This record gives sequence, structure tokens and C-alpha cells, in this order.
Amino acid sequence: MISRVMSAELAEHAGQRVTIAGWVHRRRRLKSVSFLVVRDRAGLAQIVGAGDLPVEESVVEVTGTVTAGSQAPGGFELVAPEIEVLAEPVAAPPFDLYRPVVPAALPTILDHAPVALRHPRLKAPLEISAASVAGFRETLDGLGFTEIHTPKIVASATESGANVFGIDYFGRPAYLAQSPQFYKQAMVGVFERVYEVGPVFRAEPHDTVRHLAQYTSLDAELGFVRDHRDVMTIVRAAVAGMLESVRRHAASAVDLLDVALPEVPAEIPAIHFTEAQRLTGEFEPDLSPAQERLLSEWALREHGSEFLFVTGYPMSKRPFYTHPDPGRPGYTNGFDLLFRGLELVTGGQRLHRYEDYTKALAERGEDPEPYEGYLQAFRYGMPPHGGFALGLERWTARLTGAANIRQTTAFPRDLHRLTP
Ligand code: AMO
Repeated sequence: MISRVMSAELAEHAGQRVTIAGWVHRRRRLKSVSFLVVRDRAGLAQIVGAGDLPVEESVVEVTGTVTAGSQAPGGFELVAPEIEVLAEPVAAPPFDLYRPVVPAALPTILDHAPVALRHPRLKAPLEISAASVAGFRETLDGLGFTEIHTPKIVASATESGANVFGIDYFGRPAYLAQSPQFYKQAMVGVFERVYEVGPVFRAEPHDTVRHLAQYTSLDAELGFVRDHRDVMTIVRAAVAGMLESVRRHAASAVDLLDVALPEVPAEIPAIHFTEAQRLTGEFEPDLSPAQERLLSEWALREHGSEFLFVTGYPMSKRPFYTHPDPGRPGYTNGFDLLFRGLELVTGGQRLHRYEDYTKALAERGEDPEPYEGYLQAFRYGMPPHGGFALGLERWTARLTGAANIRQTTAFPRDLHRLTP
């Protein structure tokens, strides 16, 4: 009986007649022999001696006899092939997908994403990203968290009113969610520990290599914390679990891109915001990208760590739901995690009493009315809690060394890009 196998499994079927299916990656006809390389989800397989050679990106099913071949990927190839073409492309890809180095600039790649991403090097960051998410879920599941799914069409901005997308919701104004912030907090009242992996939207007016208009946010929130430090412990566990999953499930992508996976220290070093200002010699109420880079260099030098927590950001720079630092007026129990020079995570302890919320909104001159749905949870008793959000694309960019965040997501959305 002929069985369908993956390219990576040929060695297990030496001498047998098997069928593989995939895309024509490359074809070559020499004087005496022809070669077809077929790409499937597991890798590449070489087919020797085909008569007709379908064009690149044809979808084919190939039946052949598995034979040792010293030049073949994995050491085995298919000979005496029968080829069935399941679909023929109507256009050629914008560049050769088989060249080891991608011979195209980023705009060309992004314009042709559905086909360009088939290139092993362009697909690899997405594999790393998928393995990271699997590790996030696995780690938090193991720590008693429940996965939740919250609305992306919402009644009010959570992070700041400035970069929110407005939409028409059956004739009423509404917004695309900038964060699951309110809902994840409310769900602490239901499950105590929750997480969400989902899209969030930011109408970022700036064209930078680290901002997208839609990105994937890995969010978590947990109840019964003493303060933000309990949240930081979970951040560390999540990041370590993500890396472990990348090691296990995306090894070939890691090899292909020559990624150096970082060590996560048993305790990630932490520095207070005021100390970070002093070290970098800048005293603005928020850290600049240059300061973040300097601080990361400092952490590597002083602590041998590629990760650094910055704690105690000023009240003026954190959203109204942030818990103040009881011991230091003007500062918060909010933190960021820097990774290789970039802010990767934001988190902190939140207010948890109803009257603290109404007071915080009033102090910021905010109308409490749009927040009524959110504040409901706090009318009925909420434990001290906190949480964090990690930007998936930034994570993948920093891990893989991608210079631009757009290289780490299949169909980036930014100031200029709405298709494909
Ligand atoms: P914040 O707004 O800092 O915090 O976002 C959290 C993390 O998301 C990533 N990020 C982005 N990634 C790509 N493009 C963007 N435009 C972009 N903006 C942010 C960063 C950042 O650290 N509700 C809080 C989180 C919390 O306190 O739980 C929030 O959304 O990696």
C-alpha cells in the first residue's frame, strides 16, 4: 500500500514506494537527469528523474521509491516518480523562494506576503512566534490561569484616548480595543487568574520599526498579589516557558536564523525608575528608546542579564488604574520589562477598591460614565491584583534579531498598510 509521508520521514521508508505532497520549491534539468525539490510543512524532499517538471509553486503529489542520495536533503530522495499536479500557479513569485538569502526588500516581501512567507527564512519568525505563544499558554495553564476571550469592540479607551481607533457601532461611537485591560481585571473576580492571547489595536501616528497598528498582546492578570513583585514573578515564569517552548518546538527555525536564545536569570534584575534616570543621566517622566538601550547594556554588564525590570514609573505616565507606590508619593507599583534594549512588557499592581477608581478618574478629569461597565466589577469586591501584557511581535523581533517588527508578523498593519 502506498502511504503519504512527510519529507522529513523519508529515511524511515527506505526502499518503499511512498507519496509526498507539497509545493515545487525548485526544478533543475541537467543533461542526463532532472531534479525537483518539493517543499512540505516538514522541509524539503528531492525527486530525481521526473519527465515533465512543473513550475515553481505548483502544488504536487509525488509518488516514488525512497532511495539513499548523498546530495539529497536528509540523505534520501524519491526516484522513478509519478507526479500529479494539483494546482498550477498563474504567476511567478516576486523572487526565487529557494535562494538561501531572501533577494528582496521588505516592502516587496510585505506586498507579496501570501507567497513570500513561504520562503523558509521568512516563515521562521512566525514559527518562533507560534512556539512562544504555545509556551505562554502552557506555562500559565500550569500556574492555574484560565484562558479568556474578551471583546475587541469596546466603549472606551483603556490606555490613552490619543491612539484609539474609533468605529461606528450600529450608529453609536465605539472603539477597537487597545488592550483587554478592563476585561481581564473584571475576570479576576471570576477566575482569580486569567490570560488572553489576542489582537489589540493602536492608532499609532508614528512610522517606527517597533510599532504596529494591530499587534498580538499576551496578557495575564492575577488576584491576591501583595504588590507588583508577585506579578513580576509570573512574567519571569512566562518568558522562561516561552523560551523553553521555542527550544522544543521551533528548533529548526532557531537554527536557520542562527538565533541566540537568552538565559532567563532565576531572578531578573530590577531597577527603580529614579535610579534608571540617574544612571542614564536623563530626567524626563518616561524613558526614551535611547535610555532603554543604555539600561539594557547596563543590565548585561552588571548582572549578565538580557532582561531588566524597571519599576516604580511615575503616576503621571501610567494609566488611571495603576496602583500608587504606598511608600513613595508620585510613583507607582507599575513596571516594564526591557529585553535587548526594548520595552517588551508593561505591567503592575492595579487599584482594586471602587472608591479608588472613582477618585482616580476624577483626579484625571475623566467622565466616569463610559467606564461604568468596567467599574461594575469593583462594586462587588475585587482582591488586590495585578497583571501584565507582552507584545508578541516585539518579542519575536528581539529574539530573532529582526530589525523591523514588520518582519515578525504575516500581515502587518501600520500607518500605510491595509493590504494584503
Ligand atoms: P502597553 O500599552 O505598554 O501596556 O503595551 C504592552 C506591550 O505591548 C507592546 N506594544 C506594542 N507592540 C507593537 N506595536 C505597538 N504599537 C505597541 N504598543 C505596545 C509592547 C508593550 O510593552 N494594559 C497595559 C498592560 C498591563 O498593564 O497589563 C498595556 O497595554 O511590548
